[in-house]
Amino acid sequence: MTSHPNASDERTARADEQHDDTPADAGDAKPAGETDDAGDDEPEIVDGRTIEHLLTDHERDIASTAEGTDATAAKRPTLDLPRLELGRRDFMKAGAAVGAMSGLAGCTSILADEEDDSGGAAASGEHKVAPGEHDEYYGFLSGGHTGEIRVVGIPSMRELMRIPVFQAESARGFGHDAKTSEMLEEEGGGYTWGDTHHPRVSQTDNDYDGRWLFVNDKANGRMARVDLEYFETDAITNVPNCQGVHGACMQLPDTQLVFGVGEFRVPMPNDGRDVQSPDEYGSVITAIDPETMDVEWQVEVDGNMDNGDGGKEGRWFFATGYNSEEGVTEGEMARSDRDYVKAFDIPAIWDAVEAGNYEEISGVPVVDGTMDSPLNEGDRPIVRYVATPKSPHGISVTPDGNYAIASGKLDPSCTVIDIDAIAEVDDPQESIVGQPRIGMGPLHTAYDGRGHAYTTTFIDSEVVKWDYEAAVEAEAGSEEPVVDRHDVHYNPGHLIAAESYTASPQGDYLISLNKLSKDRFLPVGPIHPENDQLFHIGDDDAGLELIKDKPSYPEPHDASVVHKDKLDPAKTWDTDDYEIDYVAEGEESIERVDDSTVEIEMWARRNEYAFPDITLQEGDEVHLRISNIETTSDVIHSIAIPQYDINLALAPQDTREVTFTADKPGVFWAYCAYFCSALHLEMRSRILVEPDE
Ligand code: CUK
Ligand code: CUA
Repeated sequence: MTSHPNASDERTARADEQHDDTPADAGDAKPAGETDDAGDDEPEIVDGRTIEHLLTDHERDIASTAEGTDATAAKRPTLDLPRLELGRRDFMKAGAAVGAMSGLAGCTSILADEEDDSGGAAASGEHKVAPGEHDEYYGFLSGGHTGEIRVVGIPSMRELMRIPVFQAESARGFGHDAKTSEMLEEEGGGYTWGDTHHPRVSQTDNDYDGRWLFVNDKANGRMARVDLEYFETDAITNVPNCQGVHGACMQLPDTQLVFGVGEFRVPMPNDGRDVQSPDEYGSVITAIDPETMDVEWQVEVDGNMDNGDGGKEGRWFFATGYNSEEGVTEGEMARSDRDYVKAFDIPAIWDAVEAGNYEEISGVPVVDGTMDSPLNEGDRPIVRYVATPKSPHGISVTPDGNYAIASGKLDPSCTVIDIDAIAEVDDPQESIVGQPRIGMGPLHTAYDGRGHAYTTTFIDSEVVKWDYEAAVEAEAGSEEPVVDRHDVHYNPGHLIAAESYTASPQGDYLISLNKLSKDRFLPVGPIHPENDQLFHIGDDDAGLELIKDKPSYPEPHDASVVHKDKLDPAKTWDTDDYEIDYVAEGEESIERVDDSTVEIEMWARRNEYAFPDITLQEGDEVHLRISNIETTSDVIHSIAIPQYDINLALAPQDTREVTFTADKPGVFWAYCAYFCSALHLEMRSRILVEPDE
């Protein structure tokens, strides 16, 4: 392995900025000894080396591969192979049989990719979706700091649609018409972007009900709801008292509440008080009513939070966290060797709210769930703090509802928490019933419904399949529960199995959302795509079978995979489903309501607008309402008036509104931007703005 010092430094800096919740930031940034000095305990030794050493190696490893991405190197089909060796610190230790199997499976797939773009030997006909055929599943992938949701068909991995959530987007006219632009401006707080991480689809009786998808905005502390009838964002809640809503999940079985997990600690309210007093900063989880999207309550806790998941029986909700030190620098956040999984007792929190045991901050009830809170004394504490190894990252509840499994991130283990035991034990520690050793950098865990957990290891670049009941039986630190491991390319964050978040996962497909694609695709400049890899996991004898690599635009974090039979998307709009009036043929009008206000009601159809000309006076305030009167699905129109920055997309039977001031005199062609028919280019109307005298 060679190391280019500059590349290494740069890569480390970029890794730090790029993804705050990866283990990368614990790498080169501080001398390895610092933990020694500052912490109470010795740093953990893995294979004779400290975690810091391994993280540093990992950074160097990435840098050296980056260095090799010249034209010749990129063509070499076996460029991955050195990486296999480098990443295989645990390879020999994992057991020869399992190791050899995963190694071979990985190589076969890599080589086969050269000949067959749909994947390796595992990509047999049964996982193919021929042109014109439909997929079995919808995958809803978050779009990271694009602020959107992507809809992908599985197993084809074809991208079917994008749903803008926190950002204006012109193809769908989102944020351009009155309704969606007001939502972004007002409820959404007027930010121009967001950072979606955790899309979760609503459930009834622990199964997908096809109503809504909820997603967080890690950037600006918001939660949004997507209507899955229209695949359109229909509500945004700007959450007070926190910066950054990271984890997102629901109270199950029936989506009684939606939770947003606050990450960054800030003064509450963040209005200029306590700026210099980090001790006074706080971090909250937020419970939101899924129907109204109003904040019901918040619970303040000690330390940062990170990811979250709800139990299956409605009582518990779990959040991982880091920075129990409540530091503000990376060094300060690494002083202790413990962090916590917080178990929130939802009915106990409701009791506290109803009893008035809260402080109202920024208009919402904030319940004190910090360790020293009086509400955490007695036999029904509202939050139980389960200590785990440093910085647990992902957490997910097993389909049977028995365990919450937290992934170690900076520790090679996952922590298995017995959910029923939480209420029984005196010391929350006693609810930890398993701690299998998974590999380096475990981040997220998904389930197949057959008793297996699948955990991504960011540093080892693997998906590790293990048996969680076996982990309960095994000694802490044992690798025995591991039944298979498969290389991924490279550095996976989340992974998701079909319907993994429900009580009955489908158990056939799994996607590993890999942060780095390195040399897997044609080079496209210095910002690389990420790599979403599809595995078939339905055959336990065959193990994990890599089927497909899909480059993806930065950067999906999490996903939900829903069987197609559980959604029923609309083919055209139902005019009862929006508040404004549809403009039918014959109802068109241009009305001057006063000296400077004009109301236009019009329609669009192949290949014309209701009016070939619209005459306005300079300075008019114009209210334009327009319906697409087509009833045929897939005949979409739009109206663009570019010089006035107007762009409304109109699905069949949809009606949109916009208001603008005609402050530029001249002739402006309004045109249809959706290619709707042979006479699409002729579909236009003249906007004549006569100059003010
Ligand atoms: S996080 Cu990014 S890979 Cu926001 Cu769920 Cu772990
Ligand atoms: Cu209507 Cu193009």
